[in-house]
Amino acid sequence: MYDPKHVVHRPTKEIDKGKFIENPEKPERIEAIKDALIMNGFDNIHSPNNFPMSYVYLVHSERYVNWLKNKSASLQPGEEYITELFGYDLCFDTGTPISNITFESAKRAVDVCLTAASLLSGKTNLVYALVRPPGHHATREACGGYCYFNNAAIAASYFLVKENADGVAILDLDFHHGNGTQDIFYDTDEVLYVSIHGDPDTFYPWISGRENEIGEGPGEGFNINLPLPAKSDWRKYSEALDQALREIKNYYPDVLIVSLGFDTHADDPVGGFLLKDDDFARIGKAIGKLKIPTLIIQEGGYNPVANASTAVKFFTAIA
Ligand code: OKP
Ligand code: ZN
Repeated sequence: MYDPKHVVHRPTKEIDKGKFIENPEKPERIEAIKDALIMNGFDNIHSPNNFPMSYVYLVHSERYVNWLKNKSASLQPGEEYITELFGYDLCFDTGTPISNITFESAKRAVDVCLTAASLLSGKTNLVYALVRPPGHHATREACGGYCYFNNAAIAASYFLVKENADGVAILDLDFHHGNGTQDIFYDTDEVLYVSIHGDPDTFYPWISGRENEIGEGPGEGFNINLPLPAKSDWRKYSEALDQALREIKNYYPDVLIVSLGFDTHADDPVGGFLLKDDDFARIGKAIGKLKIPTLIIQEGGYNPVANASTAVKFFTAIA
C-alpha cells in the first residue's frame, strides 16, 4: 500500500544542538524502496482509500489534532514552523517541522495504514504500508521525531475497535525507541509492545526505552524494551530478536504490526547498529515463521540505497 503524494511532504531542516541541519526524512527514502520492490516483482501496489478522522481520534486528542491542523493552515507554502526549544508547544523536539501540507500528509499516511489494515484477512496475511511521515514517536498529545500521527497505534486501535481483535502485538524494529507507541498503550494488555532499539542513554529519544519500563496497571508486563549498545551487530541483535519473537508467540495476538525501520543498517547515517543486508533476510524469515497475520508499517531508514537493498531482502524472505 503506497501513496505517491507522500513526495509533497518535504521537511527541509531540523535544529540539532542549536544549529540548523538538513532533515534526513526525505521522499527519496521511500521512493527508493518502492522502485526496488517493483523491480524485484513486488508490483502488487495499491493506493489508499479515505478514512474518517474518527480513527485518528482513537489515538490522538482533539486538542492536538486541532493544534496541528490550525498550525498547518496558518503557514504559507514553503514556510516551516519549528518549535522553540524550551517553549510550550504540542511538539516535543526541534526535528519535526510543520508546513502548510503537514496535516494532510500525515493524514494520508494514516489512510495508507488503515487501508492496509483493512486488507488483512484470512486470504491476505501480509500487507506492507510504505509510508512517510513515520509515526512511532508521536504521542497522544504531541508530534516529534519526524512523526505527527502514530500510524502503528492508529492501525492497532483499528484492529481492536473495528475488527474486535483479541490482542494486537506491535514489534518495533526501528533503531529508535517508539516512545509514542509505548506511551499510548502503556496501561493496557490489549496491545503488547516489544521494541529493539539503540540504548536511550546514548540515542534519541533519550527519555524512554529502558528495560524497567514494563507497563502499568492492567498493562504491566505488556511493554517490553530491549535496548542494545551502539555498534550492535547480528550476534547481539539476534538474541534480542529471538526474545522478542518468543514474547509475541506467547501472547497469541490476532494481529502483528511491525514498525519497520531500516535505520538499524550499518550504512544508515542516523542509526548506530551494524546490521547487513542479509541480516534483514533473517529478520524477515523469522517474522514470517510466526504465521501471524502481519501488517508492516514503514518507520525510519535514511539511506535510500541501503533502504532499497534491505527492503528487497526483508520482503523476499518474509513472503
Ligand atoms: C525518527 B525515527 C533533534 C535531533 C533528533 C531525530 C531522530 C528521529 C528518528 N535535535 N533526531 O525513529 O527513525
Ligand atoms: Zn528511527
